[in-house]
Amino acid sequence: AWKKFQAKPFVSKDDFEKEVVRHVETTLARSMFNCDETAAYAAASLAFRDRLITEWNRTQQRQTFADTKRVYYLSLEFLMGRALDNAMLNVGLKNVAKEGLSELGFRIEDIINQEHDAALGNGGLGRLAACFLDSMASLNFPAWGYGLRYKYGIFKQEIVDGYQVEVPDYWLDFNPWEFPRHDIVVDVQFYGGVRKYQDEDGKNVAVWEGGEIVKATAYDVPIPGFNTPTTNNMRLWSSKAASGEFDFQKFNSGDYESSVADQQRAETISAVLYPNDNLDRGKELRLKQQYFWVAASLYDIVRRFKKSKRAWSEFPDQIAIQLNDTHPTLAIVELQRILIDMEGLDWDEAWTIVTNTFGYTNHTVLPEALEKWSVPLFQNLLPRHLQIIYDINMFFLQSVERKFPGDRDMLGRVSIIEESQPKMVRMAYLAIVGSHKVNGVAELHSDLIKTTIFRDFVKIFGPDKFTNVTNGITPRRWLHQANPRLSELIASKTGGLGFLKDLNILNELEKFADDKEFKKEWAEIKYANKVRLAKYIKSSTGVTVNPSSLFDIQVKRIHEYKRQQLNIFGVIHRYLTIKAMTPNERKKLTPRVSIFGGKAAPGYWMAKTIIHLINNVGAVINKDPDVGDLLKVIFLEDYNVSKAEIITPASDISEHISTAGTEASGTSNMKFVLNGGLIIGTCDGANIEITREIGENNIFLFGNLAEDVEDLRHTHNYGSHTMDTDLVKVFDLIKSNAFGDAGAFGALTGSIEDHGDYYLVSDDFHSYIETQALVDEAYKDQEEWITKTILSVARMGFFSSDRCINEYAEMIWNVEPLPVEKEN
Ligand code: 26Y
Repeated sequence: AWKKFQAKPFVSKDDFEKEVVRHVETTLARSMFNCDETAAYAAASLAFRDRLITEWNRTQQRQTFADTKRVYYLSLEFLMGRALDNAMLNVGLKNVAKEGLSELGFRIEDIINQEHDAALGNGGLGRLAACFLDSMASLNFPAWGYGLRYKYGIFKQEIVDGYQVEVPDYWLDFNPWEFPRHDIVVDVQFYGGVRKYQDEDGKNVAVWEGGEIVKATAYDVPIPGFNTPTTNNMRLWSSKAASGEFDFQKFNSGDYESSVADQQRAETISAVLYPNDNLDRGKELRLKQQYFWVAASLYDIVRRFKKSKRAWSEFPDQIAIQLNDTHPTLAIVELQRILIDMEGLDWDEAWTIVTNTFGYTNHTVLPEALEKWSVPLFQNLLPRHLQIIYDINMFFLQSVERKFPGDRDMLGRVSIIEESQPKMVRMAYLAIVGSHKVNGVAELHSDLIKTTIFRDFVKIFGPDKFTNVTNGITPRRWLHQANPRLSELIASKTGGLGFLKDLNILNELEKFADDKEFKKEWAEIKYANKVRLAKYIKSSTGVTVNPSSLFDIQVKRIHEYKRQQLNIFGVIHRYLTIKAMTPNERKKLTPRVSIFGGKAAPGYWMAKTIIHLINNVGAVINKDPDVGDLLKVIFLEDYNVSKAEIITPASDISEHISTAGTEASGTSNMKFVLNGGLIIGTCDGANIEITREIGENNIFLFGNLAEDVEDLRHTHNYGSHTMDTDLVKVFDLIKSNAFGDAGAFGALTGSIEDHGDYYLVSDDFHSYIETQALVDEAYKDQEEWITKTILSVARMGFFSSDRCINEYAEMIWNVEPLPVEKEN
């Protein structure tokens, strides 16, 4: 009977407006007479949210009813960006909203810009998780994301006098996209001790008791698929103190302050995202975050499984859990604990279930990014888990001993416990031992982990346990949303928006690579995107840049291995070159705008020094009359997902210049090429596969190869490190205080001249400069350049995160999509 009362989701402009007005006047309790852009954003979001909820409920019912295998993607980071634009496009009603808003007196862009980014991540790893959620929903996979609901996301970056300043990102003031589930609350235990005894049957029992309880409350965020009713769920946990008798006792005995302090201590767990990217600091609060999130998520997953009344042995047929890096590795231990301590399974039976359930994705080979936790810290916080880890390690080492009898060195090397002072738990090793598949994120990277950091494990488990899934990006956000005009042009030539679901359709563009009319439109769109960025640069930095210049962009987290220092030294070299030229020589130059953006981890001094140098160099060059439009240097403050949507479509060339072998994949390289920009890069990460796909004539590669890096570093350390002569001139200029007090940059130049140049900046400098000169030359031939960009876009189909998710589904998860008839 209730069915006839169910709300019908709006489809028409009028119905959309009706919903907006209703939300303004009732949900927001405001009058349409003073409906500003904030209120219009809120109401439009609520209107779309209502629509998503309907499909979301249906999807969850459909998936529960179908009772097929589900995927759970565990990630401490989800770098989602904005939701409204994405929701409008995925539901296919952006035009309806645009017209409706316009009738109400608003421009849709202004409304979209009201939204605060959901910035619950640092960089590539977090953004990959967001692209995966989009792909899993768009491909109709029954899949949930599990994460933490941080009160503060990645900090906001301000540049003050050339220095980075961090400002907290409190983003939850108004967030219409989340639903608190006050009925879904999980108790999570910390500290305490373990009591062991034998029961009547002589079975060993372990009870983890005492300590403290923190409550995890679920907050759900709907994840709409593109052009499908499937709307998946992202569940984020928020921490609160358990308001048990304990607190009341304190409260009643007048100890109000300490009861509030308990509350605050518990809330601290989900308070803030750690702002380190590829750098492990081993802080206790971080381990607490990891266990809190993992325990709540597994409790939720196990509870859902138990409702199905299946045998435990069927757990891995119903559930695949993917570990986004080692951050959720405790899930392996927690599931084993649930099965043996709570559900009474035998160790071996439980361990088979555990290993068949988990897959582990590695995102880095950098030693400083590999997580290790001190054993004493573990012992105190999670005493039962430490025991289980020791048992896992014992059984594992026994199996190694059987396979390689007498190889004590091997045992020491692969032990999950590092015999250091203090002892450490090696989380990557635990993740490998507890998963059935381990994957890297690009071919070179997957090869490197097999031959370097995990080579012993390949010998132990065989090569089939290790695989590659090259990263991808969602073409919905990174083409259709970020570059609507390009998307429209492609649609007009390929028969509609089908390419957004099957990116290989882009191939059809090859036949337009020499089409005059098409090339003209293509170039106009690039120019318009550059004008848009130039306006943004003007409004945010005050610097005027000429949109006809070559836009050269490097935006990503600031890190020595990503080598923004190589880029800025190259800029200084260009400056020296310009200064030495006659006015006539200068006329032949290709004018360039060098654009940087990215955050440094707050405690990473060298990265902050690089930001400082870029800003100081910009301040000098941008006002030098000898230079004028020939060179501008811009540092864009607070790079984030929504800014990437403006920056990416505006590049002519972008830089992906990590020391070979250090960048696992990179994903912005894919975004830039997909938007009609060429790239300059090293033979690293996904650059190699991009080259294979688009052809080596369409990319500017330079520098030493990964296989030579180790030898080069070795040579440096034995004293035969000769500096590149052009780089010496650059350093001389810096040291002459041309960019402010050179003392500020001593650590940076010193790391290259005097301390072994670990990232091979000097070794690659010459090759970099020469290749940049080739870029200048190539850009002069605009016809040829445009053809290259069209061909590149046409060949980027492989880098859709849809391809990537299908590979995970087939090779790692063994799950099928749950197709839906389209209802609207
Ligand atoms: C241990 C902890 C502090 C930590 C926190 C964040 C360690 C690593 C990270 C983040 C790593 C990350 O973003 N890695 C990037 O993952 C991308 C997606 O796979 C890759 O494209 C990129 O090359 C890699 O650096």
